[in-house]
Amino acid sequence: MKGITRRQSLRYLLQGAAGLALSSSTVNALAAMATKDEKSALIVVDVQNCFIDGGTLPVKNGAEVVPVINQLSTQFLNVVMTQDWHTKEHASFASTYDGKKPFETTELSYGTQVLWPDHCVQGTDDASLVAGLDIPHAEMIIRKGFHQHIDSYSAFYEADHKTPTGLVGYLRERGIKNVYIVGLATDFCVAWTAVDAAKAGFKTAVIEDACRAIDLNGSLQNAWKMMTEAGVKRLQSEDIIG
Ligand code: VGL
Ligand code: ZN
Repeated sequence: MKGITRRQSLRYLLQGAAGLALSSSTVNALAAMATKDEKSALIVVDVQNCFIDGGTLPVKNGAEVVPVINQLSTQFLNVVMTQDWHTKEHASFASTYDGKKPFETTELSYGTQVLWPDHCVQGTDDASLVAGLDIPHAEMIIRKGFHQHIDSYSAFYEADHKTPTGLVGYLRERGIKNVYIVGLATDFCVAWTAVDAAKAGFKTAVIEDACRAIDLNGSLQNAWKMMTEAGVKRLQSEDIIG
């Protein structure tokens, strides 16, 4: 299905089957129905104060995802949210190391770690979900990055690629088969979450315009390459909402 959107592919499929042209509103309605089922979940990654203007690690135009995600969330019966949730002097903070500055790297036991400004410290306002996020039916909030010596971009496995957060088990027990991922930042927590979701066997899509990126040294391009190779679908919110 390379090069065509899910909505287009649905249209081709349905036109072929029915032998007639469908109006785009019919197709949109079908695309929306595809997500409003018990087997699909929206995962809202790290839409927290720290990642928008005024926060400690602001992502460019990060707050723009909020209305898009609010609208998308109405199309899902199941919504899970994540929070980056670090200890003070966390292993991912530049300030934890002598002579290190934010956005440099260091070698940790599990590999290369990008060092960040202090951000999303447990219990602070900086770590709170953005106030404008309006998803009252979200059923689960999973916190990650709370081990002092291990970072966790992914909502599924920490940066050692071994320590589980419990989210695979939660989704499997709930019978979820399809996950749609949105939030901040495209090239770190969204991408790592998407790759792990696909590896765990969920049908996985990232909704691109409901994400914003940090884009550090080509990280955004690398992230899409990683996600594509893992079989993650790249959707736009109009594929879901119409
Ligand atoms: C994130 C850098 C550090 C993210 C979290 O949510 O993408 N990025 N911690
Ligand atoms: Zn973090």
